[in-house]
Amino acid sequence: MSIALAAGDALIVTDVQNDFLPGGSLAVADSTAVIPVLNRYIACFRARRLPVFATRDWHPPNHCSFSPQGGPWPPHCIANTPGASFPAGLELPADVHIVSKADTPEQEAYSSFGGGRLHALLQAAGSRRLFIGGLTTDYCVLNSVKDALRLHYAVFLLVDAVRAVNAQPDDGCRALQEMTRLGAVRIRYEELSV
Ligand code: VGL
Ligand code: ZN
Repeated sequence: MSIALAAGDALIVTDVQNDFLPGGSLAVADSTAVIPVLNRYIACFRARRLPVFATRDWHPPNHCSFSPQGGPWPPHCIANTPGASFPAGLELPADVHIVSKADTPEQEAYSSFGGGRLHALLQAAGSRRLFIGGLTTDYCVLNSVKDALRLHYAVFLLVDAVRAVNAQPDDGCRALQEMTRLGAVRIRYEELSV
Protein backbone atom coordinates (compact mmCIF):
# COMPACT_ATOMS: atom_id res chain seq x y z
CA MET A 1 0.00 0.00 0.00
CA SER A 2 1.18 3.52 -0.72
CA ILE A 3 -0.35 6.42 1.20
CA ALA A 4 -0.09 10.06 0.17
CA LEU A 5 -0.50 12.51 3.04
CA ALA A 6 -3.14 15.16 2.39
CA ALA A 7 -5.07 17.97 4.02
CA GLY A 8 -7.15 16.56 6.88
CA ASP A 9 -4.41 14.21 8.07
CA ALA A 10 -3.04 14.43 11.60
CA LEU A 11 -0.26 12.60 13.45
CA ILE A 12 -0.92 11.45 17.01
CA VAL A 13 2.16 10.58 19.09
CA THR A 14 0.75 8.64 22.02
CA ASP A 15 2.34 8.74 25.50
CA VAL A 16 6.01 8.64 24.50
CA GLN A 17 7.17 9.55 28.01
CA ASN A 18 10.27 8.73 30.03
CA ASP A 19 8.48 6.43 32.49
CA PHE A 20 7.50 4.10 29.62
CA LEU A 21 11.12 3.99 28.37
CA PRO A 22 14.04 1.93 29.77
CA GLY A 23 14.91 3.22 33.24
CA GLY A 24 11.37 4.50 33.77
CA SER A 25 9.00 3.19 36.43
CA LEU A 26 6.78 1.40 33.88
CA ALA A 27 9.43 0.56 31.28
CA VAL A 28 8.12 -1.10 28.13
CA ALA A 29 10.41 -3.52 26.28
CA ASP A 30 12.13 -2.05 23.22
CA SER A 31 10.15 1.18 23.57
CA THR A 32 13.14 3.37 22.64
CA ALA A 33 12.84 1.98 19.12
CA VAL A 34 9.70 4.03 18.45
CA ILE A 35 11.53 7.35 18.83
CA PRO A 36 13.57 7.51 15.59
CA VAL A 37 10.64 6.13 13.61
CA LEU A 38 8.24 8.69 15.06
CA ASN A 39 10.79 11.41 14.29
CA ARG A 40 10.57 10.44 10.62
CA TYR A 41 6.76 10.59 10.67
CA ILE A 42 6.93 13.94 12.49
CA ALA A 43 9.28 15.33 9.83
CA CYS A 44 6.86 14.23 7.08
CA PHE A 45 3.87 15.89 8.73
CA ARG A 46 5.83 19.06 9.46
CA ALA A 47 7.05 19.30 5.89
CA ARG A 48 3.40 19.33 4.75
CA ARG A 49 2.25 21.67 7.52
CA LEU A 50 -0.03 18.94 8.87
CA PRO A 51 -0.80 19.02 12.60
CA VAL A 52 1.06 16.90 15.15
CA PHE A 53 -0.57 15.97 18.47
CA ALA A 54 1.33 14.51 21.44
CA THR A 55 -0.69 12.93 24.22
CA ARG A 56 0.65 12.29 27.68
CA ASP A 57 -0.32 10.39 30.80
CA TRP A 58 -0.35 13.18 33.39
CA HIS A 59 -1.20 11.67 36.75
CA PRO A 60 -1.42 13.24 40.22
CA PRO A 61 0.81 11.51 42.85
CA ASN A 62 -2.21 9.71 44.35
CA HIS A 63 -3.74 8.49 41.08
CA CYS A 64 -6.22 5.61 41.33
CA SER A 65 -4.24 3.44 38.86
CA PHE A 66 -1.20 3.32 41.19
CA SER A 67 -0.59 0.25 43.38
CA PRO A 68 -0.61 2.18 46.71
CA GLN A 69 -4.18 3.22 45.81
CA GLY A 70 -5.10 -0.36 44.87
CA GLY A 71 -4.55 0.09 41.13
CA PRO A 72 -2.67 -2.18 38.70
CA TRP A 73 0.42 -0.04 38.00
CA PRO A 74 3.44 1.29 39.84
CA PRO A 75 3.35 5.07 40.15
CA HIS A 76 4.24 6.52 36.74
CA CYS A 77 3.99 9.71 34.68
CA ILE A 78 3.38 11.99 37.65
CA ALA A 79 2.65 15.46 36.30
CA ASN A 80 5.61 17.83 36.14
CA THR A 81 8.21 15.15 36.98
CA PRO A 82 11.00 13.87 34.67
CA GLY A 83 9.17 10.55 34.32
CA ALA A 84 6.22 12.32 32.71
CA SER A 85 8.39 14.34 30.31
CA PHE A 86 8.80 13.59 26.65
CA PRO A 87 12.25 12.11 25.98
CA ALA A 88 14.88 14.55 24.74
CA GLY A 89 15.30 12.58 21.50
CA LEU A 90 11.66 12.95 20.45
CA GLU A 91 11.61 15.77 17.91
CA LEU A 92 8.21 17.30 18.53
CA PRO A 93 7.58 20.44 16.49
CA ALA A 94 7.38 23.80 18.27
CA ASP A 95 3.67 24.02 17.42
CA VAL A 96 2.80 20.52 18.67
CA HIS A 97 -0.63 20.22 20.31
CA ILE A 98 -0.11 18.60 23.72
CA VAL A 99 -3.04 16.74 25.25
CA SER A 100 -2.80 15.59 28.90
CA LYS A 101 -5.02 12.82 30.24
CA ALA A 102 -5.94 11.03 33.47
CA ASP A 103 -4.93 14.13 35.40
CA THR A 104 -7.25 13.85 38.38
CA PRO A 105 -6.92 11.24 41.18
CA GLU A 106 -10.14 9.34 40.45
CA GLN A 107 -10.08 9.40 36.65
CA GLU A 108 -8.29 6.73 34.57
CA ALA A 109 -8.15 7.24 30.81
CA TYR A 110 -6.29 4.79 28.61
CA SER A 111 -7.78 6.55 25.60
CA SER A 112 -6.36 9.86 24.45
CA PHE A 113 -9.96 10.84 23.66
CA GLY A 114 -10.91 10.71 27.36
CA GLY A 115 -12.26 14.08 28.43
CA GLY A 116 -13.09 15.11 24.87
CA ARG A 117 -10.31 17.62 24.39
CA LEU A 118 -8.45 15.74 21.66
CA HIS A 119 -11.64 15.31 19.60
CA ALA A 120 -12.37 19.04 19.89
CA LEU A 121 -8.82 19.96 18.82
CA LEU A 122 -8.94 17.54 15.88
CA GLN A 123 -12.27 18.92 14.77
CA ALA A 124 -10.94 22.47 15.01
CA ALA A 125 -7.97 21.40 12.85
CA GLY A 126 -10.28 19.76 10.29
CA SER A 127 -8.59 16.39 10.80
CA ARG A 128 -10.31 13.32 9.40
CA ARG A 129 -7.54 10.75 8.99
CA LEU A 130 -5.45 9.96 12.07
CA PHE A 131 -2.00 8.38 11.97
CA ILE A 132 -1.55 6.89 15.44
CA GLY A 133 1.64 5.53 17.00
CA GLY A 134 3.42 5.48 20.36
CA LEU A 135 2.97 3.67 23.68
CA THR A 136 1.47 1.37 24.57
CA THR A 137 -0.04 -0.91 21.90
CA ASP A 138 -2.22 -2.82 24.38
CA TYR A 139 -3.47 0.13 26.46
CA CYS A 140 -3.41 3.71 25.31
CA VAL A 141 -2.93 3.07 21.60
CA LEU A 142 -5.60 0.34 21.56
CA ASN A 143 -8.18 2.40 23.43
CA SER A 144 -7.43 5.57 21.47
CA VAL A 145 -7.79 3.75 18.15
CA LYS A 146 -11.10 2.23 19.24
CA ASP A 147 -12.44 5.64 20.26
CA ALA A 148 -11.17 7.23 17.05
CA LEU A 149 -12.98 4.63 14.94
CA ARG A 150 -16.12 5.07 17.03
CA LEU A 151 -15.89 8.80 16.34
CA HIS A 152 -15.68 8.01 12.59
CA TYR A 153 -12.08 9.01 11.97
CA ALA A 154 -10.12 6.96 9.47
CA VAL A 155 -7.25 5.40 11.40
CA PHE A 156 -3.81 4.40 10.18
CA LEU A 157 -1.92 2.46 12.83
CA LEU A 158 1.85 3.03 12.69
CA VAL A 159 2.92 -0.58 13.31
CA ASP A 160 6.61 0.29 13.20
CA ALA A 161 6.16 2.94 15.92
CA VAL A 162 4.20 1.15 18.67
CA ARG A 163 5.32 -1.17 21.50
CA ALA A 164 3.27 -3.19 24.00
CA VAL A 165 3.35 -3.74 27.77
CA ASN A 166 2.53 -7.44 27.19
CA ALA A 167 1.35 -8.20 30.73
CA GLN A 168 0.28 -11.43 29.01
CA PRO A 169 2.81 -12.36 26.32
CA ASP A 170 0.51 -11.88 23.32
CA ASP A 171 -1.46 -8.81 24.48
CA GLY A 172 0.26 -6.63 21.87
CA CYS A 173 -0.53 -9.08 19.05
CA ARG A 174 -4.12 -9.37 20.15
CA ALA A 175 -4.46 -5.58 20.33
CA LEU A 176 -3.12 -5.26 16.75
CA GLN A 177 -5.61 -7.87 15.57
CA GLU A 178 -8.50 -6.15 17.32
CA MET A 179 -7.63 -2.72 15.90
CA THR A 180 -7.37 -4.19 12.40
CA ARG A 181 -10.66 -6.06 12.80
CA LEU A 182 -12.36 -2.80 13.82
CA GLY A 183 -11.07 -1.01 10.71
CA ALA A 184 -7.65 0.47 11.45
CA VAL A 185 -5.21 0.17 8.55
CA ARG A 186 -1.69 -0.92 9.51
CA ILE A 187 1.06 1.03 7.84
CA ARG A 188 4.85 1.38 8.03
CA TYR A 189 6.89 4.46 7.31
CA GLU A 190 8.05 3.07 3.95
CA GLU A 191 4.44 3.07 2.78
CA LEU A 192 4.11 6.86 2.99
CA SER A 193 4.74 8.30 -0.43
CA VAL A 194 7.09 11.24 0.06
C1 VGL B 1 -0.62 3.45 29.82
C2 VGL B 1 -0.32 1.87 31.44
C3 VGL B 1 -0.64 2.78 32.41
C4 VGL B 1 -0.59 3.85 28.39
C5 VGL B 1 -0.96 4.38 30.78
O1 VGL B 1 -0.54 5.06 28.12
O2 VGL B 1 -0.61 2.95 27.52
N1 VGL B 1 -0.32 2.20 30.16
N2 VGL B 1 -0.95 4.03 32.07
ZN1 ZN C 1 -1.08 5.75 33.43
